[in-house]
Amino acid sequence: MEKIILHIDMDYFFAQVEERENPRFKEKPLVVGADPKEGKGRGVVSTCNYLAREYGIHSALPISKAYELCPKAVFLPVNMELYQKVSEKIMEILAKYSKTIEQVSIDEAYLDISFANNYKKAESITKKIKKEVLEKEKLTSTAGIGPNKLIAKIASSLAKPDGFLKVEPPEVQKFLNPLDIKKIPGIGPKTAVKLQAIGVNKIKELKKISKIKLKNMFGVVGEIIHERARGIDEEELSSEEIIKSIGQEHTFEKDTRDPEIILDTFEKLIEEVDRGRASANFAFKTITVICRFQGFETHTKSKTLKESTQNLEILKKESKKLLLRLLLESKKLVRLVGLRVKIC
Ligand code: TTP
Ligand code: MG
Ligand code: MG
Repeated sequence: MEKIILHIDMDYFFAQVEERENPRFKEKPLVVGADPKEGKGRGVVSTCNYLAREYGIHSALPISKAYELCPKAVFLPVNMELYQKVSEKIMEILAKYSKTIEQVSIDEAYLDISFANNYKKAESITKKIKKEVLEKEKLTSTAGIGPNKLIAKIASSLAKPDGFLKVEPPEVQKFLNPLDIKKIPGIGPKTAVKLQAIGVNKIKELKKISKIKLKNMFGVVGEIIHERARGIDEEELSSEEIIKSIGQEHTFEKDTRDPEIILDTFEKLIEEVDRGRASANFAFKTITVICRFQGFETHTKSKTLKESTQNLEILKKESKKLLLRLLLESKKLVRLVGLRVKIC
């Protein structure tokens, strides 16, 4: 049986939920994220509605920058509990349509709908799902279908918002060729810059670069990029969500170099991360500490242990060593500290 994969992602999710709760926000630029404090706020934008996007606001932008771009926007704090509840309801709807479903984030999932047998039927299933989500949850979403996860995901990203796009196997190459290389998952800003430097901007240009050359430039990732440029992706859906890492970070109210403030905050972070780790019941092997200095300069240091552990004392000892090494690297004031533990 030919594989048909559906990818569905909610439109401007946190902000759309807020609009649903408060329809008067619909006509205004709406930003969900940290408190802007009239331009002095220190966190980032979680997401914003499409009106706010017209001002250049987007996820992960410093909230102070968002305020600068559009001070008259409505700024709301993140109500995670609400979005989590809505997400669960959406996932319940999706789960009715296929036994094989992989949730990839709070607002996004892949469904294997190969049982549809053909793209016409797959399209009608997709439209039914979108309609049910809209009727029951009053939220729009965008979906893509294709022969694998890669194509389905790129298709949905191109159809946003409230859209649908299907890419059947014979159309895959024609579909990919004109797209920007950054559309390929795995080609982030850094990889893109290196490729652009050798004149590669579109996927059709990327296809001209040999596998060996890509491997020399990017290692194993290069080989994956070579396949993805051709629309090849054999990854199966992993139905069970496997938690691979847990982390927390903290932005200080004021940039600081006060050892007491930094260490107290870090101690709390360690305990929070350990609680998360314990409730997910996993052992970690790699510890990463993040330190963002004044001016958004971000440094990280990691340590991979010889074997995995669940020991809080080891986490405390090793992460503090990493933090101290980071603090020695720069004399600048510290804006944020973060800690992450990984399974491998
Ligand atoms: P996305 O699906 O990436 O974005 P979105 O749903 O807001 O907008 P789009 O229409 O482009 O899909 O992320 C889902 C939610 O995850 C988003 O609503 C807020 C949250 N999020 C963050 O908190 N920080 C981030 O940097 C990103 C990308 C998302
Ligand atoms: Mg989304
Ligand atoms: Mg998403």
